[in-house]
Amino acid sequence: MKRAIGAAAVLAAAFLVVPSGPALADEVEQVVNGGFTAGVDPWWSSPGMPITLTDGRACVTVPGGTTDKWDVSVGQNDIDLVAGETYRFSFTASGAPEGHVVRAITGLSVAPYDTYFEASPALTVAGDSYAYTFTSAVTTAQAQVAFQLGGSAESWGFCVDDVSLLGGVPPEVYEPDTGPRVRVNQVGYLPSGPKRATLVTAATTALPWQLKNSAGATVARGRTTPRGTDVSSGQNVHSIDFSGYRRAGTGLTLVADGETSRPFDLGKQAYDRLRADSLKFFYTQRSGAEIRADLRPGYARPAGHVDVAPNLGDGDVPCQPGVCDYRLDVTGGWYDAGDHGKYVVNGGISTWQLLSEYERGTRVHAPNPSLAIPESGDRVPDILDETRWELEFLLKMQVPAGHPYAGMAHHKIHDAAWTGLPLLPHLDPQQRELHPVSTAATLNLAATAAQAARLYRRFDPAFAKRSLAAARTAFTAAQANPALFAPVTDGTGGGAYNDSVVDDDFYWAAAELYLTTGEKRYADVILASPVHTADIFGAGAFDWANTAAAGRLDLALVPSKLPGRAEVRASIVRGAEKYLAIQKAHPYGVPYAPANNMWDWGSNSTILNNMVVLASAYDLTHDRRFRDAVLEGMDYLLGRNALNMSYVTGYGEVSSHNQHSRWYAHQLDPALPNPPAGSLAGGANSSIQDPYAQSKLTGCVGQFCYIDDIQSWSTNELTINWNSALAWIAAFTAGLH
Ligand code: 9MR
Repeated sequence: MKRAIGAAAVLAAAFLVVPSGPALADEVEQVVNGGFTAGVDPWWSSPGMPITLTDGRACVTVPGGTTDKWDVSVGQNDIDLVAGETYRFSFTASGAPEGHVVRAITGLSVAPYDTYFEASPALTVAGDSYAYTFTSAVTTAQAQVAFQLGGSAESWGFCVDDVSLLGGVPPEVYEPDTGPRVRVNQVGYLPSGPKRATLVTAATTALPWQLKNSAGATVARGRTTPRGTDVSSGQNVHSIDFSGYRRAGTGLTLVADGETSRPFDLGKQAYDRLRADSLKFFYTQRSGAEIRADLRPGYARPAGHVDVAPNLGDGDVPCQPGVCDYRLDVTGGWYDAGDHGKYVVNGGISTWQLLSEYERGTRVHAPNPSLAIPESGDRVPDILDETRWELEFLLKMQVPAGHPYAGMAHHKIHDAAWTGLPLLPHLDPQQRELHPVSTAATLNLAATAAQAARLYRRFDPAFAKRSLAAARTAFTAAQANPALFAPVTDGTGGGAYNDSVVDDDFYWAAAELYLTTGEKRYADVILASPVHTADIFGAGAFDWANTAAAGRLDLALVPSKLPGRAEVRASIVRGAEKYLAIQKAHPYGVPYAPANNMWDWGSNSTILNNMVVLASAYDLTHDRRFRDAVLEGMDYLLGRNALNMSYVTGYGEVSSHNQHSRWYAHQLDPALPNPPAGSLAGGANSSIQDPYAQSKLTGCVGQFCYIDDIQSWSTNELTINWNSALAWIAAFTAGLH
């Protein structure tokens, strides 16, 4: 579970439900009296929840009205674990009424209560057997086995028996189910676009392929191109190009090497739907607003963090102890991700990207889809109404006049301690705290508020004026405090979002202020910045921490009288040429090739942001190579990849749907929904920081460092800055014919 586990990542190797295998000579039972044949000892239970022995099983009546899973538990301490040894954790359990979830863990019995292994099965009244295998990364005599039962509004009954933690068992090897070896964009190709696929095969010479229509008739054929070993996956692959086929249709398949791809369409409707769905994601991330059933059937929930118990609310939030002596109303905004935190730096890039999508739309005359939000129909484009929800929050994070650091922005606001999963926003009982101001957050506020001033002017001049004033104040405050950095250590209860390089943020904020006001003082900052002429297009073009490209792209695309603008525009095209070359060399058509094949946290958004550079180069040049590159980049996200899955929920035959989230936690509580259609998963992350991914994916190669499980917060979260990238690109592709 995310962050409830503390900073130390402590688990490695494999985890699988396994039938009990043949006993090995050195298998050693670690649990004492796991069958409860000798009474209750040495098992313990939370105060007020005594264990009773019923038909030889240990049973408890779990009280209702607790918040986190670990609020009430049954367990046994003083368990020995040895680093590198593999354990089989098994038990039988039942729960009544049906469907209650037990969080079964092996972890540390003392602070900081690290979790070494966890599983959260939904229990049946009849009872079931459960067995899991994991390898311990620690040696300790202070482990525990525990069954965490809290978090239910109602009281329920739990029984457990035959608890075993057997050491010395063989490790399990995790094999993802990757389906047919012909990998395609499972959603669809544009009739006028490139149509490429990847075949995983042992063959080293060209093979025939056939394109089949939904009736199974061959409509095109050709031969594959052997590509050798793909670095990003370690696979031997061929590529297939069927771009010549242009007839719209549904249910097509590609056949090669005896394998038939998952079905796909040829048409452009998919991107129209994705343009809206990827933006609709933001409404359901809103803090401080009830999510209405009529607007989002299946996703209704009460407003979170509006000072209604058990929330302590965001209406009157103190600073962390010692940080400030005032309190702020910081209601509203979007929850960052699967947590309930709100972070100005990540809110900033997300806001910029949605506003940039809107601003591009004004240049290319793109329609603004209806997003079915409460403000729909108010004559303001829905994308601007949605983004304003976040902008109002960002403005509230600015220190008011009369206080120390007036004009600076607090870096973030979140819970004082990590909460568990699942947890609906309105049920979060934690104290909310403002964290210190930072230069990066202040410049994010300056940039986005300046951008807002130019884009909302024609809809709400008063708001535009207020935004511009806040932006100017923030920029001046950042100049006076240019080195206040959020530390990496401030990661309890929320993400650190640490950033100690702010040249890029100064550049971006100056760019937005200049584009909005045309004032020389901001142009001077831009022209004097080394960032202005630097080659900023590395393995990833931009992200929440690296914002130079946000400034550069807008300086290239938003009309202004900036001296040397032609060179700014040329720099975008040069960046795009780089990503084009990377994509061309990539057998899966990915415009991303990180150094040492170390895929970033949230790599799917990195890929999308590289595609934003390609798309911007297309806008600047109308060179079709750039447009085609964006379309081919989408193929990776929608299924043409080593795992043969779409990373966008509800798009493609097999798609991510168990993203890490406290309220889309269907995998942990069947009564909760999966994420809404159009939610992007973070994607392959070579560093696999979470224990669950470590238990399954240790040693993974590039593209394989991903798992669609709610526990895997480092590969499978959903986040506003990832969906903003998807939304930007979906709007671009929806506009292509
Ligand atoms: O996306 C962020 C990634 O770039 C950072 O390396 C990581 C560690 O700081 O944090 C990621 O962001 C998470 C944030 O800290 C908390 N909310 C969820 C975000 C996505 O996982």
